[in-house]
Amino acid sequence: MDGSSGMSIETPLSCAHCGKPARLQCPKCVELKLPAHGASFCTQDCFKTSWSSHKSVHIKAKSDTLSESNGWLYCIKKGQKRSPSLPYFDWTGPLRPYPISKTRFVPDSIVKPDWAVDGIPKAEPNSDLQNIIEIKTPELIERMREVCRIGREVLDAAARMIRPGVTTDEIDEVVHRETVSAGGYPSPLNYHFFPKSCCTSVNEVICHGIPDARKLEEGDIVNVDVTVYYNGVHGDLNETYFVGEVDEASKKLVRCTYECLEKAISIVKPGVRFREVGDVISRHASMSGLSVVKSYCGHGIGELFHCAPNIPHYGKNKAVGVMKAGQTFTIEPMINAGIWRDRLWPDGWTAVTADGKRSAQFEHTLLVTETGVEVLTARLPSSPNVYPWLSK
Ligand code: EYL
Ligand code: CO
Ligand code: CO
Repeated sequence: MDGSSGMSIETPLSCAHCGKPARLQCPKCVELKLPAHGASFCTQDCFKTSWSSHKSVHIKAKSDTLSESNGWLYCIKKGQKRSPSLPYFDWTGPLRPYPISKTRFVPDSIVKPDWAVDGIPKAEPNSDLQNIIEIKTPELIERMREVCRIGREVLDAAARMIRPGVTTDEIDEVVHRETVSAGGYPSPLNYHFFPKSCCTSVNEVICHGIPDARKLEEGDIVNVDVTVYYNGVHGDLNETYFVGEVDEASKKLVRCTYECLEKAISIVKPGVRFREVGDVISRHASMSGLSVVKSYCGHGIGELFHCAPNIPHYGKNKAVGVMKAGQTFTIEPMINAGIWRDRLWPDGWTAVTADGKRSAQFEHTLLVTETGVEVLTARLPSSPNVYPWLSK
């Protein structure tokens, strides 16, 4: 410690605000023994400017050491607060949140996206890529192929664990371990403070469910959504799985959702309008008496987790733009057994159906080619056989 200023002197770190060489470390981070990386600044001015976002790392570190429940606490609001009790809420269905485990560790050797330290994406909101749809270079496309193949292998590892009695936290543990052992970073971890390495969405949860201590039960359906960051790019995919034997209505819901994604992919080629994706999905869903979620959309992906284009899954939408060879984006329809409307749990993330009926989702990362489409996150010969309609 430097006694006069209360700030310790460190050497080759860069300022968490402006990137210039840093020599001051946040005194609160020193007190809490937090890593200097992401907590160092070049000047008091940069420290002050960063304070409103930087202070979240202190709140998080405190809740991580709140060990009355051995680390397991409920997630209350946007990942920053943890509580030993469940808040009051007008729950829409039978599912309830369970406590979540402590933050998982990512080794220093893993290259991380810019939100990994303080929960705030910096390049993403300011980028030109929110307005223009990038045409990827062949070199970038090759990196996308690689990260998407890693994402697929991680999701397949999660799929092999699905059975009654397994907690969604145990699924997250495997997603985290497999991602890191492939040299990747699990993109959801600390993205806007999201507390876990993947999303697990059970029954009436539409998307962004937080892995927790709840054990999967016979008859549940569960979506696992994986995004991997590797070699500077993201690959994003998800699937919905059956837990043991499920009822006929759930089988129909999951199969129809799978088909909605397949039909949407089948129209992808240069010249097609992004708004046509929603028409194809909504036609197939309504044919089966199912509804399409409107609040969450497919998105451009690459060096950024989320960028242009925005791709609604519902019919008669106003999405702008036309597909061109070299673009990469996701399509990720969420289909409900009842009404399309969604609500948010008090944790600030978990989106559930307003009527408490079940919801399913499938997601792929796609590349538009000269002649059509390449499914970058496609199933592999090694992928587990979990869908009866795919095996003959
Ligand atoms: C984290 C951050 C609010 C994901 C996707 C994880 C959730 C809710 C803030 C989109 C947005 C995954 O594209 C996605 N999945 O396919 N946020 C996401 N989070 C999160
Ligand atoms: Co996803
Ligand atoms: Co996505």
